[in-house]
Amino acid sequence: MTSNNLTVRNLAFINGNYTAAVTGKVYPVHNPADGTVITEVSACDAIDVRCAAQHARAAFDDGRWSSLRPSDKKKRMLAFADLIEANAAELAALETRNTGKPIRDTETVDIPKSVNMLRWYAEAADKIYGGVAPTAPSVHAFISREPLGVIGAVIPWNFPLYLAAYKLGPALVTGNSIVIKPADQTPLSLLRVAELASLAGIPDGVLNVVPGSGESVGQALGLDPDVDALAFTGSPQVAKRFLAYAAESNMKKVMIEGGGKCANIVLADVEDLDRAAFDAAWGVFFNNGQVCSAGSRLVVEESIADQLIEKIRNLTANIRVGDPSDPATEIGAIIDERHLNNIERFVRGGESDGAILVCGGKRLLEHTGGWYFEPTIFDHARNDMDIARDEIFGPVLTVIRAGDAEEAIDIANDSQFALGAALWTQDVTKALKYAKQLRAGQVWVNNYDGSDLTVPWGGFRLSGTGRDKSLEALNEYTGSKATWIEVAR
Ligand code: TAP
Repeated sequence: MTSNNLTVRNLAFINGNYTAAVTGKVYPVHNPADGTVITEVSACDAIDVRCAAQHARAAFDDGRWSSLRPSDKKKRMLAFADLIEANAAELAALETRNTGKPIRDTETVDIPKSVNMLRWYAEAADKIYGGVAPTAPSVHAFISREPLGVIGAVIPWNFPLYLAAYKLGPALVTGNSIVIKPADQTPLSLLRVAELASLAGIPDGVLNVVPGSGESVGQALGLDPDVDALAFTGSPQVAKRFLAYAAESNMKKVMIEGGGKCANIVLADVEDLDRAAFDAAWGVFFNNGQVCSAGSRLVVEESIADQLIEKIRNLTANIRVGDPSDPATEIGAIIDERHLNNIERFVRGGESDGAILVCGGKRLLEHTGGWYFEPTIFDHARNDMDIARDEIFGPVLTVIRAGDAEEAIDIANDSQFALGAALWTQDVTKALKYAKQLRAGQVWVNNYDGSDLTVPWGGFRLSGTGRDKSLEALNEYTGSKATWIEVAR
């Protein structure tokens, strides 16, 4: 099916075929830029999940993928990445249409990073070694890493293809089969790349994509007896549901990448205030703040607060918000109207709690039919306000002023989340001391949100339990197995 030269797939992808939901039900998928319906996608439910999980189980058990030579898996995974790259322009346009993200971001971030991620893990396929334990000489005990079996993956809408690649890369190269549920708002890029996986030689049943709501498809995956492990990225509220599903069913392993309310701490001795201001602005406004690691709490030492906030306000005034398909656009649309309402509710709450609105705070471009919001800054917030405690997941910066560095660290750590935290200082002693004290899966010193696929990614507390990216992710999708061979008595 083609819509304005984009290949739009709107059926589930199960056992190598595009398949309608058993009930025949569909639901509309929208373009956040103008609110129009792009297509109607299969609204799958538990029956479809069961079917996909059984095919994934069969594929795993008969070894059509799990028993391939690692070098063969590598070849096919590299071909998969190559095919995504060959279709990058179309996929970027599709991702922009479906998410409201600026085309400049989908072209330079979402699609190329997904390709890199898959390629990096493909390269790892034939570099995973086991070990031999230092037991008594009469015994040979070797330790190997075994695939877990069938992985259920559930992902959010903010980076639909890229976050899918976080799961697909390490899950597939280690020999697992996978059933993946995209967020209901954003199934299109993943449904399109499923057929590219087949073309690349990934056997039928190994990669299945089942679109539909969390309450039906997500829950069914969480409870399915054939699913051995669940890889989830999303909110802590839903993550807790998956822990409960695992407990109620087969005690499947649950890997969680939860949310964040990251603190970006700027101390008075910061060396480059312009750079800190730039990173503070883009650390929260990139992708409309719909980023788990958004620097949504700016904790700044009082003595430089006015100066820093003025710089961020000036940068914010020049951000181009608008049509995501325009290459000049820097911030596009919010994912849907419900989320836009949610962001607006937080902003009104911030005002009534007594935080001072520096700029923004309103909807934009309503005549387009799309869902836009002004980049917004609150000053003089307290850390007990909802705008400082909850993940808004929108373009809202909450500034909290601290009397000194110690107070800034206390404020940063006083959160239910622990995903990332940044610290700006030119004093190496403070950098080392406070980086150690900050409770977060990632600590950035004199930068915001540094990351690379070679470095593990994840958090503590409600921010999650698993680690994506890097070789550590390979451990998440495998279990260690000990084989004990008695060689002499
Ligand atoms: P959620 O509402 O948690 O949804 C995530 C996924 O879970 C969606 O596919 C959703 O399905 C599904 N789901 C919803 N309710 C479910 C249920 N009862 N049972 C099973 N599955 C269910 O998150 P979101 O709003 O899409 O995404 C934003 C969240 O993701 C934020 O908290 C953000 O911080 C987090 N996030 C974290 C990271 C990392 S790396 N830590 C990265 C990106 C995003 P439907 O929406 O289709 O119904």
